Amino acid sequence: MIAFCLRLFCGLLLSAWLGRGALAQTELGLAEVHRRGYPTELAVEEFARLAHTYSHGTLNVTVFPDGEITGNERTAVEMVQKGTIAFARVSTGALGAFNARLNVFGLPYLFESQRHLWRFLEGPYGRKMLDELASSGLVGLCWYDAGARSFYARKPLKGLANLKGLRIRTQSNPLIMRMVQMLGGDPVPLGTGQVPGALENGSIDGAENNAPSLLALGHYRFARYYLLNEHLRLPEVLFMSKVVWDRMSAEQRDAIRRAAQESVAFQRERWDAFEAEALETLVKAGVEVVRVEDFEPFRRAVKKLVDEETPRYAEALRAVEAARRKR
Ligand code: BDP
Repeated sequence: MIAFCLRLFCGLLLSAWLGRGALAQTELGLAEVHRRGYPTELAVEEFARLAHTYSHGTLNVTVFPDGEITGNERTAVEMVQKGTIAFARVSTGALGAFNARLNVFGLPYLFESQRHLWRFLEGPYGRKMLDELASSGLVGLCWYDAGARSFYARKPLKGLANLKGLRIRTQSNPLIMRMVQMLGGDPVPLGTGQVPGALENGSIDGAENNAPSLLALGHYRFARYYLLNEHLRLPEVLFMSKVVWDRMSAEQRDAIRRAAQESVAFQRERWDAFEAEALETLVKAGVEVVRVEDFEPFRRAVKKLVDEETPRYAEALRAVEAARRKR
């Protein structure tokens, strides 16, 4: 608790310091919702280390894990927009509520695999999406992997029919909430930190996420059934406050971009290793994992939503197709 208060105090100081213009050393905070040691958390630590090196020691980035400064990701984005904290790493599910272009990732079953997703992210449209975050007061730095998301619940899940009537926690994103509805569930938007309590007291029946989050966020202690239906592949984004970016020197901006770029391979390696390990750990811990062999019933259930939404994302969807063809 003392450590927490100290960090909170430091976090507030950071914003005050930022207001003082160019300093020999600039202290910058980075908000991360995951605990220490989670693959994206390790990646942002690596980013911080590289940014320090490449800026010749003029940038000190402090990572605040566990959502301890910002709470949920929605608040993290708002704080970065204002420049209260310099960086955040959040899911595109959360960021889509601020930048509609990113909601293309909220279209279920859009990518056939992570490789397909990464060909898209690394193509010109992926870069354009990061650049376009400027219209939301953010500087998009890089993408990170977060695998595919699937449903888990306190009650047995064997197929689509079991989702009927379940109160399912979602990210705060209208498109994702509608998707859950079309799959038969009743969406309840909550921050990740509120999920264990809500599962325990039964105010929600389940949620949806990748295996690493199900494990690391502790939701598996209450939700013992995991249905691998892989409805969404939501990449994650590291971004910076435009307000803070505008105060950086050209050398510091180069250092930040280079550090972010180099942290991607680091994150993806750790993600792949942890994802496989997380599923095994969940099984060992007694979670009943059911692999869906045929996604077709799920696809059919969300077809109307996808058809309605498709016209909004014509350019993005062309890029998704182009990435699919490149085998
Ligand atoms: C996890 C993401 C995290 C999100 C969380 C969520 O890594 O950034 O906060 O999902 O569902 O997979 O909110």
